[in-house]
Amino acid sequence: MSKLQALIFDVDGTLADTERDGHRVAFNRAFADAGLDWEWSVERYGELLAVTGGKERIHQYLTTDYPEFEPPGDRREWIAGLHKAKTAHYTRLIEENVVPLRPGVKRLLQEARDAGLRLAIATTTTPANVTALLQTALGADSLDWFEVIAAGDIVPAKKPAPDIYHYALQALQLEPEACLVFEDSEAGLQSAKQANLQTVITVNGYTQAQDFAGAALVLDHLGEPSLPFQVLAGPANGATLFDLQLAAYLQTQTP
Ligand code: XBP
Ligand code: MG
Repeated sequence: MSKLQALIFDVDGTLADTERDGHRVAFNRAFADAGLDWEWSVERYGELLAVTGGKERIHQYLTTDYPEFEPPGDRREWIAGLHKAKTAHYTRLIEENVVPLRPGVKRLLQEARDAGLRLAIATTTTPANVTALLQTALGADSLDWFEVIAAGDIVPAKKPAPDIYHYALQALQLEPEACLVFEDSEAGLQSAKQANLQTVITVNGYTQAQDFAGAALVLDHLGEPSLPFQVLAGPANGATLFDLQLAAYLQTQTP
């Protein structure tokens, strides 16, 4: 069994609960700016999250809800322009601290850095969104904590395809066995599993009912000393928060 060398983090839903009050609000503000009477409710957005990638999500919404809608000019360019406006709204929302980091995230990142573990990000979201979240929540130099920030369109196929995790492993020059992934969704788990990566899931409001078969551990969050986590599936070895000791224990549990 190879020694754990790197932690790889998903962003949306994992580092912070960004979808309901961040991305969804940003989409709606961009729609309003464009003079569109589209409003993605909390519930409808939960359905739309089945499609990863904001541009792809807008395309899917047009296909299902407005099949007759003909955007002016090239459809792909029009969607890209709308999505660019959404990203501007989203980064502004994040910079206003609308979405805090989830419990245990900052603590685990700090413990990993102190232990000399390498850190990476593997996300579907747009790179600018990652920059805004990290710098706002962890400070200006936090981008340097992550050796690899694999995000958005950097790969041809988004989660649940494994491309983004293959990209991160290639950039880290590490074997899957030396890494541990943190995700929040079934699509994220499928992506990591196809890349043979052991995965810890922290569920959220949008993902709690999804299928996490094959995850090493499923939690409600990573926990804090004053806020023990709840184990939803898998072995936690009596721990009440996720730390490197539990990470090492999980490595002994790999089939
Ligand atoms: C979640 C996604 C992203 C976000 C929106 O990414 O699927 O599409 O919902 O961000 P992950 P964009 O969980 O992999 O971090 O609009 O920039 O795509
Ligand atoms: Mg996610």
